[in-house]
Parts: sequence; C-alpha cells; structure tokens
Amino acid sequence: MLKAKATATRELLSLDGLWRFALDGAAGDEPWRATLDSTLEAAVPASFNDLFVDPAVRDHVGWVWYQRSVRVPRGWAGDRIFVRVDAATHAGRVYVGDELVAEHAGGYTPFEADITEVVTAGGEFRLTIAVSNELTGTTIPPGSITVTEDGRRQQKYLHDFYNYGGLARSVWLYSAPSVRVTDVTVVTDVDGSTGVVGYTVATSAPAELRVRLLDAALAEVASASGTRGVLRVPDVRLWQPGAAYLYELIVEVVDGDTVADTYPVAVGVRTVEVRGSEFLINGAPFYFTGFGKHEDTAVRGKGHDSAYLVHDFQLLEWIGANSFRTSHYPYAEEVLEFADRHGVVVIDETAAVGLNLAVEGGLANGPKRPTFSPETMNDKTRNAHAQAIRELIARDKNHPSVVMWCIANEPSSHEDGAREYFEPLVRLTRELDPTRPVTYANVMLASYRDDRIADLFDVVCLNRYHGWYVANGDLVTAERYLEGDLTGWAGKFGKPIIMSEYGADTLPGLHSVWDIPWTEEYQVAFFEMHHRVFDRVEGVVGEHVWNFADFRTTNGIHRVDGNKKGVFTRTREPKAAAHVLRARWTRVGSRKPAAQDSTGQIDSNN
Ligand code: BDP
Repeated sequence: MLKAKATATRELLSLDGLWRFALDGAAGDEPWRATLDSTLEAAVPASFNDLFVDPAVRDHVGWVWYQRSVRVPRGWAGDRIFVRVDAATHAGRVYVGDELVAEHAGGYTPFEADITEVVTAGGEFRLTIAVSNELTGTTIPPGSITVTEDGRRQQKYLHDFYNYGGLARSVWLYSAPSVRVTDVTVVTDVDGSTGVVGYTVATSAPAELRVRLLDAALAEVASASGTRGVLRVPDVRLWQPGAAYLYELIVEVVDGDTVADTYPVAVGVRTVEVRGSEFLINGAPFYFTGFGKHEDTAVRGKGHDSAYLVHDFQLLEWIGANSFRTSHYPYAEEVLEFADRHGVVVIDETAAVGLNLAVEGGLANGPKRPTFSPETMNDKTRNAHAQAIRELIARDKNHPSVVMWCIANEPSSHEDGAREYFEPLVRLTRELDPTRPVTYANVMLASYRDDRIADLFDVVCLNRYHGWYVANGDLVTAERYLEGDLTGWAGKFGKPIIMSEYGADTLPGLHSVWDIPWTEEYQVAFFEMHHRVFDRVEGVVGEHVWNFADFRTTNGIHRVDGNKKGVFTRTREPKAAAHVLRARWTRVGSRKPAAQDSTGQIDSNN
C-alpha cells in the first residue's frame, strides 16, 4: 500500500493535532452522527492511555471516539479524495458525516477510504474515527477480555508491553487523480557493476506508464515504459549498511503530453541472501549489532514522534548499532524511511506476539491449555495473522533497509499444531516476497531438540535469558547453558543464528562490586559473558540486545515501573552497559568478530 505523498499531481493535508475524544458509552448512541458530547481532547498522533489522569480512560477496554472537522481544499475539485489512517490500534472505523467509509483490523498497518462521493471540494465535513483497543482470539496480537465480579472489563494478553491504543500515527486527507498509480513493487539485483531494478506498477485503470530512475543528484540514469520492466544502472552505487545510497524511481501515468499522475519511490540497490550459516548483504557476510526496540515514550505511549525518531537513531549511531528489529509490530513508516536514508538495517516484524499459552502460568510451567486448538489459537487467528503478513509486506516491500521478515515473536513452537499453524504462513510470506529471508523469534521454552518449525525458516532467531530468567545471578552457569544452547542450534540446523533477544533488567544508579542482578555492573557482565560466547560459536551472525530502552509494561505482571532491560532509560539516558556495547560495536562494525585467540584478544586482522 502506497504511502500518502504530496507530488505534482497529489496534495496532502495532515489532520494531526487535537481531536475531540470520548470513551464509548460516554458519548451516547451512534456518536458519529453529531458533535461528540465530551470535553476531552486527545492529541493525534498519540496513544490515548497516558494523556488523561482519569484511570477510567487509561484502563478502558473497547471503542473510543475521535472527532474533528475537516475542510477539503477548494482546488481538489475533479480529483479523488481519500482519508488515510496510518494506524488505529487495534481496529478502526472511519465515518464521514453520518456514513461509515472504512473499517480495518490490525493496529499497526494503514488503511484508507475514497471519500470523493461524500465530500465536496471547499466544503467542510465531520470526521469521526472509532478505535478499539480490544485483543481477542481472532486479533493479532491475540488476547482475551474478562469481566470482574464488579463488572469491569479487563484486557488480558500474553506479551509484557503495555497495550496502548488509539491513533498513534498520523491521519491524512489527500487528493489523487482518478487514473493513478495504486501500487509499485521494486526488486533490486546486482550484475557485476550494474544495478538491476525490476519494477511492477498497478494503476486504478488501464494507463500508459513511464518510469524514470534518478540518482541522488537527480540525474536520470535509466528509464522505461509499461507496467513492468527492468532498469539497468551502470556503475551502480549500492545501498550499503552504514552507507546508504538512494535512487528515486519516478512513476508516471502519461496521457499524450501530460503527466496525469506522478509518484516517487526511494530505491536502494542491494541484495540479501542466506548462504549456509551466513547472512549476506551485497554478497558480503553481515554481522547484526543492535537492539530489539519498542515504540514507547512517556505520555505519547506508542505515538509516533519525530524528535524521538531522530534521537533514537542518533543513539543507535553513537553506540555503533547497525540494525534493529521492529519488535513486536510494524513501526511507523517514517521509521523505515529514516533507516533507508541512514543505512540502518531492519528486521521487520508482524504484531504476532504472544501466540504462546505455555507462558501463561509463568516461565517454569508447562502448557496448561494447548496453544493451537479450535478453542485457542485457531484458523481464525491464523487468518488474521496471514492478513497481518500481507499488510506488512504490502506496506514495507520497497524499503532497502528491510532485509528480513519476522513473522512471529515467541510462538509456542514446540507444541502440537505449531507446524500446521506456521507452514502455510511461511509459504504465504515467500509467495508475497520471494526476495527476503523469513524468520521467527524462538522462545526459550522451545529448544533445538523439540522446536517443530525452525527448519521452515531461513534464519534462526533466538530470544534467550541465560543469566536472567534462568541462572539468575550465576553467570558461570549461564555461560555454560548459553554455549550449549547455541552450539545445539548451530549443529542441528546449520543456519545463521541471530541472538534476537538477550537482556537483564537494570536499575540505573544501582551498583555493586559483585554480580548482583539489577545493578549496572551485572548488566555489563551479562553482556560481556554473552559476547564471549557469540564470538566462540560459528554460525552466530548477530546480536540484538533486549531492549534499546526501558518501556512501559502491563499491570498485573511483576515489574517495577515497567521493563528495565533497556540499555537506555525510557528518557534515553545511557546505563553503564551502553558504553560497553559502544566499545564493542564500534570495533566490530558489520563483520563477525574473529574467535578469540589464547590470550583472549580479538584478532583484528580477521
Ligand atoms: C521476551 C519477550 C519480550 C519481553 C522479554 C522480557 O519477547 O517481549 O519483554 O522477554 O521478559 O520473552 O523482558
């Protein structure tokens, strides 16, 4: 799905700002039919939960209402007019005046409606968006709703980050010509020193098409006509991790001498490949350093914020990280565009987190209810999951920064039914995008001995907590466990392994000369232990610390002020471990550190 952009043939109006806001039930029946009867105003983009002091808002489970009036620019007469919602977490309904114009499920991917027939250029209309934060057995992520004895609805779910809801990303009004570009797919390859850019364009009606590829200095380097084709770029400048280079593909609908529609797509020419136990970008082995992140800040919740975007990427650069995973949902498109421009590598994840009832009763307990069954995660869950994959790939397929799809976080992959659940989803992902490797993040409960799905995927991503949830405070034992774990996976599957999570909760300011969990020193020692092991095990091609920053977690799990595994605090101050990671990652770059020699030194020539 194309991002809304202003071009010579399209105009774009941001609808961000303050909207009238009400909880469902507080604003009467069918609240979209009139001005919302509420004194509350909510900021867009932002999750609604932390904006207000009333706990009834923060804890609300169900629909909420956003409303504002919108004036359509006069000059849009004759164009098609669209309203686009970048994210309504987790479901949205859009009303123009009295009419329902769009409905969407899935909290982290965009949707839009053509509202040309119900608005007029120059006129004003009432725009109401209903957003539901409910998680059920048929949503991704899944959850369930219980009712307390005193009648309060409570949301339960199987992931530990807080279930923020609302309009966390921008809302737009835009115009486009009736015959227009509706989709563009770009696939790049390299042939010697020549870049190969394959393109496919979809249009709203049969049309004559022209494409031009411009380099960063806006000089045309290739052109073609027709809905699909291949452009060749002699002496191509590749998109490289840490050294981004972007071309721009200008797609034009032409009608004789006039350009009826024009839409630009940033193109980074690069290849991605898994070969044996290596992950190759542009033919060279790539070693991932970085984090699992969250979209999470004070007050805004999951609201997209350009200042945090810039600052987070500054911190990634400062610490020497070359990559991150969009744990545990697709991030705002602005984040991926920034990664494209700045050469940061992304593992792009769906919101399929918590497909795991084995963790329900705590890490140590075995499954009490089966995860995959008609009563639990079933065909409907899988259909929603398939749709989440479709929408993720439709939105993000052209980003050079995205080098791999991660279709689930910590599913119960050792249980009956896991293979039947995942096989069709992996197939679907490959059909939709045959060019990128596919992975899932494996949970510690599913070992290399009993995991049932790892062979379906290209890369083994492991979330492990040796030294935290296991062997807490005993890094000697943890080191032995970790090495056994990694060598087990490497030996059995022979695929590249990325440590997609390893982390220890740490309270900034807490210190000790001993290995005491929660101290800054323990987080440092914990990482150093992991890094020794990674360097010893062939096949480990990356390390993503859990987490970039401290983040808000749900009520009802035993955490003090949220998850403290951040290397930075929630307000982005570094803990001691940040300096240790910085020393390592700025030295390692994007090449796997050589095995240590007998003196314990890294052989820097290797
Ligand atoms: C992993 C999850 C992650 C959690 C982390 C933790 O993938 O979302 O935040 O554990 O417990 O199981 O810190």
